[in-house]
Amino acid sequence: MESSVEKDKVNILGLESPFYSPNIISIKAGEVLTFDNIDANFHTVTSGTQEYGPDGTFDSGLLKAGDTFELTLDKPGTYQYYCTIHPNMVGTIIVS
Ligand SMILES: [Cu+2]
Repeated sequence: MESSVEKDKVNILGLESPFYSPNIISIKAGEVLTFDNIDANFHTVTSGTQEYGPDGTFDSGLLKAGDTFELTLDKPGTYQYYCTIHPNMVGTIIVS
């Protein structure tokens, strides 16, 4: 049976809410999640929070316009991430 299901993807929209779309995404452990920077500005996808900083779980580094970042998380849990350049940009990944 053919599947038309797209791989999980988050679009990086930029400085205005929801910043990352969808802002909260649920995926399964081991699935590939792709972040696509569709904004004209540089952004990052960095695990952690603006309050406590990067937690070291993942970090895209600088993504310029059109860049993508593929992420696979093997452990179930809730992961918060943000943009280190624009710390008000935040998003959440829920892995089951
Ligand atoms: Cu940014």
